[in-house]
Amino acid sequence: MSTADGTIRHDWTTDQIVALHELPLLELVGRANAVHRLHNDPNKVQKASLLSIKTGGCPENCAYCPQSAHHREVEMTRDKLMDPAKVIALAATAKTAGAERFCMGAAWRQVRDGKGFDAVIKMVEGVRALGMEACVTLGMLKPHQAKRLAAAGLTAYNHNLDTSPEFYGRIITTRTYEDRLETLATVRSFGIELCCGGIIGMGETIRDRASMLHVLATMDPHPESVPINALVPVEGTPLANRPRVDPLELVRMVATARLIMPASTVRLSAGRSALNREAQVLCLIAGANSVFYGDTLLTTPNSGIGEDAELFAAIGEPDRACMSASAA
Ligand code: SAM
Ligand code: DTB
Ligand code: SF4
Repeated sequence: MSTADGTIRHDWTTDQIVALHELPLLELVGRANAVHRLHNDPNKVQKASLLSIKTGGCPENCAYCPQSAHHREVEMTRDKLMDPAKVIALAATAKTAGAERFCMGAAWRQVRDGKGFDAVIKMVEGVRALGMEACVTLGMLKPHQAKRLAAAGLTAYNHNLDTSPEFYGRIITTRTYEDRLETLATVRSFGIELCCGGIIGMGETIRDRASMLHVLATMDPHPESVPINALVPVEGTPLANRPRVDPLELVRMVATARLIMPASTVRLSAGRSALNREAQVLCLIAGANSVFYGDTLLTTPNSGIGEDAELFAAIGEPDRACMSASAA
C-alpha cells in the first residue's frame, strides 16, 4: 500500500482507500492526526452557521431527505424563499455568536433565473459585506448562474456526491451522478471553492464509502471543503428506519478523508447531535476541523449552542456566544 504521508495526491485508488479505512482504529486516528497537523492548525475548528432559505417541496426524490416532495408522509411546513434582509440579519447574529461562515440551503432541484435567484445574489453580497465566508447550496447550476454567484463574492458552493457512483441509484433516481459532477465542474470553472462530501449510514458498504472518497480525492484540486454527514433518519422518508451509525464509523470516515485530502476542511456535519462530547473530540483529533454551529441544521436539530459552548470550553477554544452570555 502506498503511504498516506501528507503529500497531496490525486492518484488514490479505491483499494488503497479501503485499506486505510480498515487500519486498526488507533493506527488510523494516529496517522490521520499526524497528517492533519502537517497541514492545518490542530486547535482550530471553524464554526459554520446553516440556514434553510427555502424549505421543503423539492421535486428530487433523495431517499434521505425530509424536504423531498416525494415523501408525502414527512411532516414538514413548506416555506417560500426568505427575504434577503431577514437572512442577512440572521447572518449578523450568527457572526456575533462566533460563526465565521454562513451557509444557505434551498430545496431546489436547480437554480432558475428570476426574482428568486436575484434575492439569493443579494443574500450572498450581504453576507460577504459582514466579513463572513458565504456558501450556498441550490441544486444544479448553469455557467451563467455560477458566474453571477462568483461576481457576488460567493466563497463556496455546496453540492454533495452523497454516496458512491455504484450506490447512487438506490438513493436518488431523479438525477444522475453525472449531473452532480457537471455542476461541480461548472462551479470550479468560475473559481468558486467546492464544498462536496456525502452521507454515511444509508445502507452502503465500506467499499461504497471508499468509492465516494475516491471520486473526491481524485479531483484536482481536492474540494476545499468536505462535509461528512451521518444520516439523520427522518420519519416519513424511505430511510426512516435505518439505524444510527456507530460514532466510531464516523471517526473512521473522517480520518480516512483527512489522510487522502490532507489540506481540505473536513466538516463534521449532520448527525453530530447524536454524538457525545468525547466522540466529537475523537472526530476532531481524527482531522475534522469544522462543525455546523447553531440549534438547527436545515430542518433537523443540531447540537445546541449550549452543548457546543461546553465542547469548545473542553477543547480550550474560547466560545464567543458563551462569553457574551456570561457578560450579559
Ligand atoms: N437541494 C440541494 C442539493 O441537494 O444539492 C441543497 C440542499 S440538500 C438538503 C444538502 C445536503 O444535505 C444533501 O446533499 C445531503 O448530503 C444533506 N442531507 C439532507 N438530508 C439529510 C439527512 N437526513 N441526513 C444527512 N444529511 C442530509
Ligand atoms: C451538508 O453536507 N450538510 C448540511 C449542508 N451540507 C447543507 C445539510 C445537512 C442537512 C441535514 C438534514 C436537515 O436538517 O434537513
Ligand atoms: Fe431536494 Fe436537495 Fe433534499 Fe434532494 S437533498 S430532495 S435535491 S433538497
